[in-house]
Amino acid sequence: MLDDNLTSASITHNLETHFIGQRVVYFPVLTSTMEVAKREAQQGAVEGTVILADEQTMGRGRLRRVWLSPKGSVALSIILYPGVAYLPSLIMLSSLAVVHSIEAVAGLKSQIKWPNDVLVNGKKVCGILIESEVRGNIVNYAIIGIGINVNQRLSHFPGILPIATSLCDELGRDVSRLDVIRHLLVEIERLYLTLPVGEAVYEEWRDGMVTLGKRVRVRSGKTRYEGVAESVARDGSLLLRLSDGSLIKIVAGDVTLND
Ligand code: BT5
Repeated sequence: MLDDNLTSASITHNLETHFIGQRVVYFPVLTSTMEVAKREAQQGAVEGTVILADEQTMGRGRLRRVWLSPKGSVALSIILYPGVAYLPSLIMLSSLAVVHSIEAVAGLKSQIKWPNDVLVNGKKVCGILIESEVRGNIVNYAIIGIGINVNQRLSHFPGILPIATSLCDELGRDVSRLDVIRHLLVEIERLYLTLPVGEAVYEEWRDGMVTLGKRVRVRSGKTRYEGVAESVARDGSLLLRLSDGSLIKIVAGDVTLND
């Protein structure tokens, strides 16, 4: 495996951001970066603080699902204090930043699958989790959690092998995690700072979505739908055209492409 020992200093050194990643708290092993980030945020950590782990023992996805993040993967959480209006944009800009970074560092094209996956060649290479604490109109904090399969071989993880891939599995060689992380932090900040000045993040996220125009099955809570994924709304929800012609809005769920 590529010798890319991560340290706080190797990430912050000359990092071209104003605040995201200017403080990095690194752990060789952690249960979940989300837990530490939450604690840090509740204690008022400086905006842009990054919690990074080489390996998570209890990495988590949505709905308490497990996120496998062994050595070789990237697992980090970023603490932000956005205005409430920007909350729906966090998943959008994070997904775009991952796509841009994978292209820049690994030269691979990736695609966004609603709501929070990034795929390479149809398989999940990255999952994103946004957690926030909001009281009324005040966001106490928001945390962006990003897991990217970089240098782990998925053949060691047969449970997810059919649906998952890693950058090194795709390329047949290792990729510098340091480059991926540094690129990602710069890109997240760049996109975050564009939020007040327009809709570019939403539009690029919507237009790059692999799910759109496809016949899909959607599971949302206990309900299942089938239809054509027509668009994604400004608030991040999926607009699904059912066979009776009606259009429904799905705020959270899992999508399976029908073929
Ligand atoms: C996600 O959830 O995809 C969000 C994953 C977020 C992980 C990051 S890592 C840093 C931070 N700290 C954390 O503890 N979490 C965040 P979801 O859409 O619910 O997908 C979870 C599903 O993806 C699982 O049920 C598996 O099927 C699959 N899965 C688990 N590990 C995977 C992996 N390494 N690669 C691809 N798929 C995986």
